[in-house]
Amino acid sequence: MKIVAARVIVCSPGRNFVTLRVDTDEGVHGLGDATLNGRELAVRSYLCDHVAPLLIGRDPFDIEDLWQLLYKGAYWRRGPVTMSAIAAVDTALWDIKGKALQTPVYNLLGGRSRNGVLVYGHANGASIPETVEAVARYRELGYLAVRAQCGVPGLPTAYGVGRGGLAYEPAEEGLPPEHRWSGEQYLRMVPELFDELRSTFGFDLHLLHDAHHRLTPIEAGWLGKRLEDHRLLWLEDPVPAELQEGYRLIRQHTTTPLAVGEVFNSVYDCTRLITEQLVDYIRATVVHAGGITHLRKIAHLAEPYHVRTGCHGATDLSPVCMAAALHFDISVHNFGIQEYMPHTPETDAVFPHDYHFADGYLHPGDGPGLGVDIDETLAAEYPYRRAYLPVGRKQDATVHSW
Ligand code: EZ4
Ligand code: CO
Repeated sequence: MKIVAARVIVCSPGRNFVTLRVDTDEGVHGLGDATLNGRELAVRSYLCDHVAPLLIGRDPFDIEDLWQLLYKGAYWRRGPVTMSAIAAVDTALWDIKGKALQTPVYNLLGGRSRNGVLVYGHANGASIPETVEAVARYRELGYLAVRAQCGVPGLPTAYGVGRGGLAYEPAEEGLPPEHRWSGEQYLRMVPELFDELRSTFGFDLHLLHDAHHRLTPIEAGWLGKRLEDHRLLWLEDPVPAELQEGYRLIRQHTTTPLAVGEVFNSVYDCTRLITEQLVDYIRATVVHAGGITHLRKIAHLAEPYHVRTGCHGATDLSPVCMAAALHFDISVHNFGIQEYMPHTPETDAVFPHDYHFADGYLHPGDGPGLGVDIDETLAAEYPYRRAYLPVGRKQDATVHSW
């Protein structure tokens, strides 16, 4: 089998997605997600201008060799644009191999290790009572794990809080909005929120929270300690993780489980976090961390250190990435949980897929390959629209992590 074409489709059915389609001389094609929220066109250019010409004529079954060719062969290593582009190729090749061998991708990854993939949904509200109501709605929908985010008194906007409904979409059309941040005000709100959630729902529901890279290490230590008795499944991204050894400081102060890594793009971003057992869950995902091939290496490094996976799964990761993540999740031994924000009906129509949600779990399809396709005619009705993630600033306007 030979690769005869590699094309990039950019579409915006509610939000922007970048999709790679790889075609072979035997009529089998594969898809890979290449979406990098707010920097979509850079990955498109990387793929079209620099990667696609290298793929023509190659055997799509040589997944490891092609991965190394694109990684080591570029000379310039790592980075989100490069690794998202490599991820898209890698994902498409697994899809092709599954279809060619007439088996779901999870069978190529060792087979199923569990009955379904435990997921968590996103509950949010402008106030604590609204957030409690939102968590109740997720419970009624069958979710066993829910992430709770809430508005902060004194701040006009808060991460993870939309219009009070089920959906939250961080990217906004046009140039980036600027959001204010106050660690003091946020740290007053979060303990009250979880006091209320535990007294309302008890301990039968997994609760999670995302601090979204905004705290200082000592603030994070205090918050984790204050939340310990609420038994969170995890506290996510308490501080930015460029300084991996910095997590030692947080660990000294709290036993609240920590999850880190949705912005990571390689195993080198997390070797110390994993081998020194500084985190409990690693959130790297298929599209931003070099595809299924590289994500498996991260998971395999994590396994002996009792670190479990918790793949990023926000709506800016397309259904192609979600399908790939589910084949990975169902097969990898040290799976922990999968983030799940359902896509809009427009997105689902452009990307027909056979994974489904039931009783708190997602299930990958049992058909050949990844079980997801793209309707290119429909996709063409939704052209790219410039959009960015917000920018964070403190009360005195100093730029802060968003
Ligand atoms: O801000 O996907 O845990 N989920 C998150 C997401 C990220 C977006 C960035 O594109 O933190 O909401
Ligand atoms: Co997050």
